[in-house]
Amino acid sequence: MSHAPRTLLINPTITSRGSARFPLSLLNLAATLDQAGSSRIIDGNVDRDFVALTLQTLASERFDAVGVSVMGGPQIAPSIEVSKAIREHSPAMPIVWGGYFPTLYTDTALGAPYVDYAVRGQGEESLVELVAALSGQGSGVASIGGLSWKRDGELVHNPSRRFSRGDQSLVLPYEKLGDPRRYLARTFLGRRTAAHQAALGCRFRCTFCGVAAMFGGATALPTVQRLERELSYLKYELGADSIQFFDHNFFDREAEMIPLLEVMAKLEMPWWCYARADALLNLSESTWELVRKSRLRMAYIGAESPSGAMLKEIRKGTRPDQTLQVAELCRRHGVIPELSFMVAPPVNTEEETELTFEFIRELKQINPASEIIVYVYTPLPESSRHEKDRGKRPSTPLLDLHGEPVVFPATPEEWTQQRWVDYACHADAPWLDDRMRRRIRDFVTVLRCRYPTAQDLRSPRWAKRGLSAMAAWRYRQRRYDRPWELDLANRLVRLRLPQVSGI
Ligand code: B12
Ligand code: SF4
Repeated sequence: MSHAPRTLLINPTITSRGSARFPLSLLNLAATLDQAGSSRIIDGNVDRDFVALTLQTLASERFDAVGVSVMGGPQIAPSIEVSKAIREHSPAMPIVWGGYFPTLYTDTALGAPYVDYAVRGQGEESLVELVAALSGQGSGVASIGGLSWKRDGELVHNPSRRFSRGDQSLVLPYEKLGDPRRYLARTFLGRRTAAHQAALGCRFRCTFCGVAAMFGGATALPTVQRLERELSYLKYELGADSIQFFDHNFFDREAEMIPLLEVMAKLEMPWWCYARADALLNLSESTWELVRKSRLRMAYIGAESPSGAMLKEIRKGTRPDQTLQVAELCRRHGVIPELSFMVAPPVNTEEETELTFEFIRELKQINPASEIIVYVYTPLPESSRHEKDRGKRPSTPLLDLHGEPVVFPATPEEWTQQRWVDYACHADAPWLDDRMRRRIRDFVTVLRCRYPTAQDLRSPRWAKRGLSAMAAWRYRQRRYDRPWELDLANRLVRLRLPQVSGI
């Protein structure tokens, strides 16, 4: 007999204690599921004992399916743990994995005995149709777009869904998180910063980026009404005083951005977002005036490389001179550019890395307030690119330190090995030797001591000044090697690194 479907949604622990942000993926899924059924959210970033809580919840309430949100890197181990526990205690419960990991590595995720379904890409419609099918309504699973499943042990991939621009009338059910105010965090933006997503997707298709693999070059901005309604709720109902936009890429074409910036100028909440150098350079002076009024404090810009050839190879679509120009432009307008770089590519590893260090120095001269993030270049395997891009301009084959082809993990368990977690976190790659790792670490140590991040609220000002003075000679003379005295001082002060998680 059919009944209104009920789904348990789980966000396995990924952040450190006390730094949970709204689990936006689950809030969006819950909002859609609740239109024809109901759902409950367990957030492992808040309920640290989320595996036990999941088992208790399944034992005391009826559900038709459990959906687990899985991002590559440190979230895989807790995702495996909770899925295995569910399989053991409720063997008949369908387990669905969704998010970046199953989208990019579908066969790897679905091959696991504790994953029954993998949803690729945006999950709202596929999950609603899947739980309807599982609760005896709707058509069978074979017709659900974006779904991968198992038929007699064989993996079946239904056709993908088209990009969905999102339901503009959707209201996120924050109340499902208990008191949503506990997700507001003290950051350099304000005392109560909220995480929010306004625009979906990104119109670019950089070969290394998970967003391109998820959206295949599609993007959609929110309507003015939706943005105003959502930000007003965060400001007036929850008391948020600043916003961190988890959009894939916030700034789009100028004409379409103006009405959105007007909303933000009206609400006057300091904000942080992802942006591209070219988009910011294309804004007119009057739009920059609006940006200033809207109180944009920091923009995370993927600078990636100082090499035009590498930027072409990864299809970034921006040039190194634009990175330099945007640093200057941001300085003039009082916005801190948070520029991320990918060093140590598999070819010309050392040369590209040293060039990047020099380029970072040039940027620091143009705009000393620029925040710099140094990642190791860890491209996605060819198989995980968006189906529209697969096989097109294949990237250079990846070889390890011994010249052997890099073989990516074939199971979620293998992805939990430290070297693969590091790969997913852009912290290490199989073609790096210890000397190169050390060189990168030493440069980053000297740089972050010389220029402590504005996002570090914990270290006292005197400590930051002291470290900066200690690091000055090394930075000036490019003596990055073995900065033992900075390591020692750092152990006492524990300076933070600027990073995506932010703030
Ligand atoms: C917030 C965030 C985080 C948060 C955690 C979020 C959480 N789960 O609590 C933090 C800061 C901890 C984090 C960490 C990392 N992140 Co992160 N993160 C993001 C960010 C900015 C937003 C994600 C988000 O909330 N989006 C909004 C929601 C609505 O979209 P969504 O999550 O994609 O969900 C949709 C679908 O994926 C799907 N879906 C998701 N879950 C589920 C579950 C089910 C059951 C179903 C059916 C569907 C489904 O449906 C949803 C609605 O359409 C994205 C970039 C972006 N803008 O998306 C990067 C991103 C997801 N992160 C990424 C990465 C790599 C990381 C790291 C592993 C590494 C790094 N250096 O950043 C680190 C780990 C660092 C560490 N050492 O701990 C990559 C993933 C790409 C990839 N190659 O796998 C992204 C895309 C950034 C990027 N451009 O590279 N991250
Ligand atoms: S512009 Fe940024 S978000 Fe868009 S595909 Fe490139 S790296 Fe990813």
